[in-house]
Amino acid sequence: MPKAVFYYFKMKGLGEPCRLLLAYGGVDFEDIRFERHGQEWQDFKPKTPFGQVPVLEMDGKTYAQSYSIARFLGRKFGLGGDNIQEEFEIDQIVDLIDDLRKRAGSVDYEPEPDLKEKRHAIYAKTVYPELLQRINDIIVNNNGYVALGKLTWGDFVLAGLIDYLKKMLRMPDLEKQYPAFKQVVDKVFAFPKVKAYADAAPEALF
Ligand SMILES: N[C@@H](CCC(=O)N[C@@H](CS)C(=O)NCC(=O)O)C(=O)O
Repeated sequence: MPKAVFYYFKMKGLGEPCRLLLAYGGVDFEDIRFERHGQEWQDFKPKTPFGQVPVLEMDGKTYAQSYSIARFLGRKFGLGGDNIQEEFEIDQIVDLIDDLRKRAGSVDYEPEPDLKEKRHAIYAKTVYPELLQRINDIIVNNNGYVALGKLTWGDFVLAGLIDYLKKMLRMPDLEKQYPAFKQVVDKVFAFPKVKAYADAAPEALF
């Protein structure tokens, strides 16, 4: 069987949840990491479904959109819900985590330095604490998982995004302030195949 190929940039970001799921599923994948502003990415971009990465090629098919790929891999490896209600419960918490990611990411993308700092200060006072506390409480109520009181692909989304969130929220001690996050991350990285992938992966801070 031809190897799967996963394409993203030289960072964790939106690619890492999928990489962790591929590792969990024991998929032998080629981990292509483009330079964000390099020619290789420019050459590859028109070949992607939507001009973006992450992209996964597996079993002769091409998959795009990070959460769609994560959901697909999760279901494939038995980490989806048992019915549509359960699927919904995973989706809604993943969307909530993504609300946080998008808000924090929008600050980083702000080109005007004063505006960037202003926006960060406002979000750090209002938006982030509420979302972080909500997610933390949800994890506590779900036995240390993001949904359904059991391991799902949603846990891989949070574990994969954690370093990106810490960087964008400017909260290196995020797990100290919101300890339930650490429970999810620890559970995901306790899987030997996930740990082996993470130990061998090229260094990427977030
Ligand atoms: N909704 C998409 C967003 C993908 C996305 O924004 N990818 C960025 C990197 S994080 C990208 O490919 N940017 C390069 C470009 O647009 O040229 C997903 O979740 O996969």
